[in-house]
Amino acid sequence: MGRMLAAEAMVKIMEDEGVEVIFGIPGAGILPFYSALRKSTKIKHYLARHEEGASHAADGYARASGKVGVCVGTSGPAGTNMVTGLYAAQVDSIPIIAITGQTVTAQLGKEAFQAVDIAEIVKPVTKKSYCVREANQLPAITREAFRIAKEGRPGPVLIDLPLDVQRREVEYDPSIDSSLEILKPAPDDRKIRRALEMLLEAEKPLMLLGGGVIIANACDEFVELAEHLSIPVVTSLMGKGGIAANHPLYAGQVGTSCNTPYGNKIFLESDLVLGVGCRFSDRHTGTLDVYTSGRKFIHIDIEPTQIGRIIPTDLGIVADAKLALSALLEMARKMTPQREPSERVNDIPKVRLQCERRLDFDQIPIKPQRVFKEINEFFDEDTVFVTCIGLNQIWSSQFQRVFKPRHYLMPAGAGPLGWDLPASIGAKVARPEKLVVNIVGDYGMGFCGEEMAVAVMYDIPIIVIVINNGYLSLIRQQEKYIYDMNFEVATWYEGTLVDFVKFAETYGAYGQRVEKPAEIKPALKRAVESNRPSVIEIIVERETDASMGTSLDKIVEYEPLPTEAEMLVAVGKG
Ligand SMILES: Cc1ncc(C[n+]2csc(CCOP(=O)(O)OP(=O)(O)O)c2C)c(N)n1
Ligand SMILES: [Mg+2]
Repeated sequence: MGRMLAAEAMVKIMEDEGVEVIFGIPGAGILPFYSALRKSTKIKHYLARHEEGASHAADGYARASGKVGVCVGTSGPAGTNMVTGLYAAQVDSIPIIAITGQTVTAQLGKEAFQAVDIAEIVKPVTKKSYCVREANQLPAITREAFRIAKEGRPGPVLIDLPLDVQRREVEYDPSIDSSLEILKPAPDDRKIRRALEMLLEAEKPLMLLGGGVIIANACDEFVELAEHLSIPVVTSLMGKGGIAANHPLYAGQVGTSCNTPYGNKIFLESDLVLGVGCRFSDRHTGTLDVYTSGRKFIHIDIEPTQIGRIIPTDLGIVADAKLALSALLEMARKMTPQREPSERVNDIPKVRLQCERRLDFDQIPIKPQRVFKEINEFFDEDTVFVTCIGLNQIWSSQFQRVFKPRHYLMPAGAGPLGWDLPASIGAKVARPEKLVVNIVGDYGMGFCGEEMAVAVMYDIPIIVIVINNGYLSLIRQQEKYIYDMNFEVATWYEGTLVDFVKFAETYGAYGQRVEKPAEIKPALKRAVESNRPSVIEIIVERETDASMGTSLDKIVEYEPLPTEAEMLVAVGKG
């Protein structure tokens, strides 16, 4: 038996749940919680510079570690600043818990200072949100928040804590309390058998690795199944890294923008797709009849409402990805010895190479493609890459080779500029032994750029590569081909680009500018050797476009450069 403040009980529960770090900003409405947190020897607090940054840092931490990320802020605007972070975590199925302060319960609904109904505001972007009015409920609610964040399709949970609730004494005995059980649905054996029959009968089957496979830590099982059945593997954007880029069965990445040419090609040639832990997002499928016609789909997902939501599924299996893939593997081994690869399968490494986009440009200003050639060559397989949105992100996803799960992080579903720098900080805190490299555009760097102070203050040596083209170039490209305009998309004024070297130095980070291809690797080397938070600004050709289209069969390639007419067809206007 023990009496303690509700906030103290909450901190003890978080310790027991394995929380080691919290990203947050104190304020009057959350100080009782901070007072309890101060006494914790197990949880380290990182002082963010913006609550949006804190929420993305918790997200990046969760993606890199597989654990629950936690962010905290005061009442009112702190919570509203976290809405983007909750949304990004929700759509990509990332478990984070946001804790906010609140005015005293007696003031709720009376427009008191910095009192906003945050639990209501975040309902559509969380799995669950609570405004806790009864302190005695807080221990059980905190346990439930962790269960909900992790169970089934993971996602964010928000707990709003009125000041008086934080300060009230409750009965809590940590010696007889533990985590709530997490249920993992197992697949129906009959469906597993049916799936295998379909896969063995198909002429050109394909396995699609989605982000859910990485979240379920089931990549090994996925790849073993593909190997046993000799089936080519493609990934979605969220699945990138789930299979090594040099694996003989890896055929590429499917999507309208974040694709590889061979990924889309082999997809369009397939007659059966086994999609695991993927949600068939519009950015992946493009025009649906092109995506679906001529092929059948087996879909495995832990979230029942995902089955049949976007595409008509021939066989849907609701199950935890790891359990489903283990069951498939076990039954596959009983049903058939390891299958001999067909000619189509044997050819994958060769065709993948033949189809690779060209990166070896020597010109100055540097072509963005060349930047990624240098990145691919310089960094090893253990590097964690973090990227966000813009052409820089699309190029990164098209050109970069990734070898391991949880080594390529981006907010695929929400694409909020500003996610990447704080998420990189979270990832580096989670995996300090890894190099963490953030790739970002010149405009995106302005969003949550203040979090550089966190990296410097806590000595978190991330490397930020700013691809500076003086443009909001993703928008520039869309304006050019769809609206025939070039309006409000330039970030360079009076011949001046924002100086990201000075930006780095302002925060006490290491900064360098690069303008020639041959300077890229030495600059990266200096950044790594400095072992400090670093910014490498690379000035690139301003007008380079990216290969994109509205459907998988309408991707226009770079070289030779597409004509205006081809681009119009690609965007659906031709
Ligand atoms: C919060 C937010 N606001 C606006 C956008 C729309 N948007 C997407 S990319 C982009 C421009 C990005 O420019 P930059 O960071 O320089 O990247 P580039 O496309 O030039 O590589 C904008 C405004 C967004 N994704 N997120
Ligand atoms: Mg730009």
